[in-house]
Amino acid sequence: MSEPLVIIGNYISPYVRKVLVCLELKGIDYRIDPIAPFVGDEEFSRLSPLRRVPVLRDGDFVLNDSTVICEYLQDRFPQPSLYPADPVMRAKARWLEEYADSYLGDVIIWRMFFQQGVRRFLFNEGSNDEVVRKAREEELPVALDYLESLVPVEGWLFGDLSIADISIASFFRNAAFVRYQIDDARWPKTAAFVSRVLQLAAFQKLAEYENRTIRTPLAQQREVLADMGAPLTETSCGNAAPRYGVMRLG
Ligand SMILES: N[C@@H](CCC(=O)N[C@@H](CS)C(=O)NCC(=O)O)C(=O)O
Repeated sequence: MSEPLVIIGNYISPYVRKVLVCLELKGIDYRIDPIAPFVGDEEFSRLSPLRRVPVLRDGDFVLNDSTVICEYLQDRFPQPSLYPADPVMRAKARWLEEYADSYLGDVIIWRMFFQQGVRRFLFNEGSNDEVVRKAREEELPVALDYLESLVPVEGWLFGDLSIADISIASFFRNAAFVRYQIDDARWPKTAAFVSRVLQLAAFQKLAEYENRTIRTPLAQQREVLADMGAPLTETSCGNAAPRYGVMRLG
């Protein structure tokens, strides 16, 4: 029997969530080392040159970047497919994944979640209120206007559930962590779409770990998750003092 895959990365990262949802939907056995990238040790630096999560280990094979990892999972475990079969639809799904990873990532993660959560609680630094205000009042509405023009009233973006639906919803889950709710009077289709995706069993299962993680200081997260029965690795590469990563933003 082959060893389970290993994911390195915290449950509250949207990029980690994308990968975990793909693993759950495909029914793949995995273990997780749920570290925040900022406390990664030298082993983490070796496995993740940009000191970012998620990292995938499949035996001796190590892979970085959520998009690349999800594509690898799709190639290695093709069913159920999380990419449309039609080349045009497939390309559109990949574009929306990229849009979520880059634009929603910049706005929701770096300008909202990082400012209001990570900077304050991990680095004891104040948040830049103007950056946060602009993100919530100007930059995220631009994305929501765009998404409102695309998302369906029912079901998923490209017929069957795909990486596009998973990616977009993953980021809005982090927006909720910093108390941002999509205004359903202004963006009714997007609000309903995101909530529909987040209701999926795979997201709900992970949400239990996320909710505990976010309420627990970093140093105790592993123990709390172990008590909950999370599928943890035996060892961790997340025991170093907090430090900024390679590509400091915000
Ligand atoms: N393009 C990467 C982005 C991953 C990413 O930015 N992860 C964040 C966690 S949400 C991280 O590790 N940040 C630490 C840093 O950049 O220093 C992916 O898709 O995996």
